[in-house]
Amino acid sequence: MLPNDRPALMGILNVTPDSFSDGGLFFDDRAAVGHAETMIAEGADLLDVGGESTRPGAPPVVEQEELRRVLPVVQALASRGWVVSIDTSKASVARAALAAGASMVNDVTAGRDPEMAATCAEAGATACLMHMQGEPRTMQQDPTYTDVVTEVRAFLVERARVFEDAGVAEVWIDPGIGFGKTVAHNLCLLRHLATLVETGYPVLIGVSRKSFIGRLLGSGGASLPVEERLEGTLAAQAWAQVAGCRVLRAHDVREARRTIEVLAAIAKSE
Ligand code: HH2
Repeated sequence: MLPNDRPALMGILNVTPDSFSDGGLFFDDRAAVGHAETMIAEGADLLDVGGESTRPGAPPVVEQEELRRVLPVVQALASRGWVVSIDTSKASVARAALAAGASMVNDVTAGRDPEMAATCAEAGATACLMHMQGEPRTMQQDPTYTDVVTEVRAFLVERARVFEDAGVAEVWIDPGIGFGKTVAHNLCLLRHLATLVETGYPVLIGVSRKSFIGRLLGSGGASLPVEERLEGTLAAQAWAQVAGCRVLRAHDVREARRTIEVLAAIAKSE
């Protein structure tokens, strides 16, 4: 499923009223499908549909509401032949989305729902497992690690084995940039991405418009606003590509794809 000469590009489709950078924009089904079409035209290889924001402080969404948000969109995208990932931590939502045509599950809790691994295995779905310290409501309050890279790697390898033992054939791992991490933790994980790439699992990176970029580029104590984080996003994605990441999760698909293509051409030249 993944290209060999460049990272795959996962376009973000948040069917939520409260996502940190595009909340409310694609909350109705027609707007969501229209945005998906644009992202495919701009070069997305797959689309990640989410119905629950994971931004710091976000309130949880109940199952029925999450299903109501994502299912019609998953169905519409899959029926057009596009590759769909469901961004959920609920096995029940994953199961319904896989039945509606999704082919992978992006679980930011790496299977805290004890039925998630079996759900992916039964459907023959790929699982993307992400590291998060704590939970979205409180994760940014005081994230603490002794050695962030070693701890994140050990956690991801352990979770990947659990999913493989349950029968999941393809597992991707993701250090979870911004999920229970300070700016320094995020930078350290990016600096040492090779440590994750070396595990042999495809590595997915989600840096798009994230707050560490705002903090790095802001001035006078203020964070750079979300709509001004494109250059910082592309820089971090380029770093991840050169470090060997196989999937980039992005809001700004056209810009991300153009960056990917230039880097891939350089990497391929003799
Ligand atoms: N980041 C977000 C959501 N899901 N999944 C993975 N695997 N990796 C990530 O880094 C990741 C993710 C947060 O971004 P976004 O979806 O734009 O925001 P929100 O959670 O507020 O909807």
